[in-house]
Amino acid sequence: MAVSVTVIAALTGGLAPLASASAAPSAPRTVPAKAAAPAAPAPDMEGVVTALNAAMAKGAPGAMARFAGPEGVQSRTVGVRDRVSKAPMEIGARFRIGSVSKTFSSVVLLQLVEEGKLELDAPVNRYLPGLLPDDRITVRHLLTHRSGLADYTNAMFSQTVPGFEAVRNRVFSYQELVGLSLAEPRTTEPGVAYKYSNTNFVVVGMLIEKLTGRPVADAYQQRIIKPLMLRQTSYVHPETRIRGTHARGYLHPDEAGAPLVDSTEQTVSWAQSAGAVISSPADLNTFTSALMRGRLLSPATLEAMTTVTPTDTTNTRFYGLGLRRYDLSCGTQVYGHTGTVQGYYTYAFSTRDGSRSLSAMANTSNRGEVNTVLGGTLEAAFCGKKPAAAPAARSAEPSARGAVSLPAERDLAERR
Ligand code: REY
Repeated sequence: MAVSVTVIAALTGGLAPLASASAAPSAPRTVPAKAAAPAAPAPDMEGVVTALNAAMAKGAPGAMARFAGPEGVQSRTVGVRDRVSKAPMEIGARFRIGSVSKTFSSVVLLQLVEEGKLELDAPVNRYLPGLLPDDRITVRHLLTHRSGLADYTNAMFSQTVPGFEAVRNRVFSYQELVGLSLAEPRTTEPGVAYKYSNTNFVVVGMLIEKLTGRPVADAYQQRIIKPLMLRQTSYVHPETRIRGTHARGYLHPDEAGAPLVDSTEQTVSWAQSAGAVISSPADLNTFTSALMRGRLLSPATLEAMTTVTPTDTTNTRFYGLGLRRYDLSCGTQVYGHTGTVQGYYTYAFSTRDGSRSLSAMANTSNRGEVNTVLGGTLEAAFCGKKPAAAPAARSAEPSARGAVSLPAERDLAERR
């Protein structure tokens, strides 16, 4: 299976075979009767474990991944979820999902768009008068990271552990966080470039609260958590604990060789609607898959959410509306988000039809190599086993999988 997908991907220049997306209005007579779509490759769970072990070799105390597909669920764990008790990593454990929360916030805001409560291309200031210093910044600019609003977290965490300790018990208002951003120069003119910034999704949280008249926690609960029955998912800001069985998170200090800092308990008030959701691998599988199956948004809205622009020059990474797209080496495109919050790296992705999904986490952060190798779980899970030998025609190129394996998390690497 993996071979046939790879071959098709090669023929189409690395792009996924697009079923009928660009079909002409009347079917050309020369085209044979609809060919069966190539079956999805079975996940390479050995490859998943290799990636998880690599995360541990780079410094994660533990790691895990859960794949859900037509053949069922397969999950793997390595290492520990608690370095003191030595409790092993557990697939049901909860953890902080960081910016995967942005997809939750985006879903809520897009539902409000569907309900006619706001327009994507309207200025943010129409709904939050006087908040932003530029009436040209639109709601869509926030969701696509094209507002040019500086990311206040860059300065906040320029020194990793002191920065974290300074905020771990703090409770910020949204207004304070926006104030921190506006004290810095804006990074681009509105709309002209992608520049990842937590500020965008803080303002999204403000919009949600303004338009619903309720805390964002209620919106997540009523619109996502309850309908999808995500029992291990919560937004408990500013509570510092993670309830139930959870993985403890361990932050790597900047100084080489310094002991890890247990960063499990914190308010995550510095992120709120940009990154403070708690979840589990199973719930993240359900969430990304349900989103792609159209259980949360109409087809037209989902189309808008999955309409992407590149985030770097590799032509493998893209951003839509609060949603990433990664193009894997086998041509498969997956949608979801990554997350980094002190002590936790997360990946949560699904295929466009929602039939296959993968969630992965490692319980450490500020160690970019861990995040990079953890990304290898996507390649293994969605592309399956590497073909034994590359076809002759490709032999002059670097190994097919190696050449386009997920590069480092550029957004974070660029920023800090
Ligand atoms: C914040 C710093 C990362 C993390 C961030 N996360 O913006 C959002 C996301 C919610 O995109 C911290 N890094 C770390 C440093 C670097 O302190 N000096 O790696 O834990 O998920």
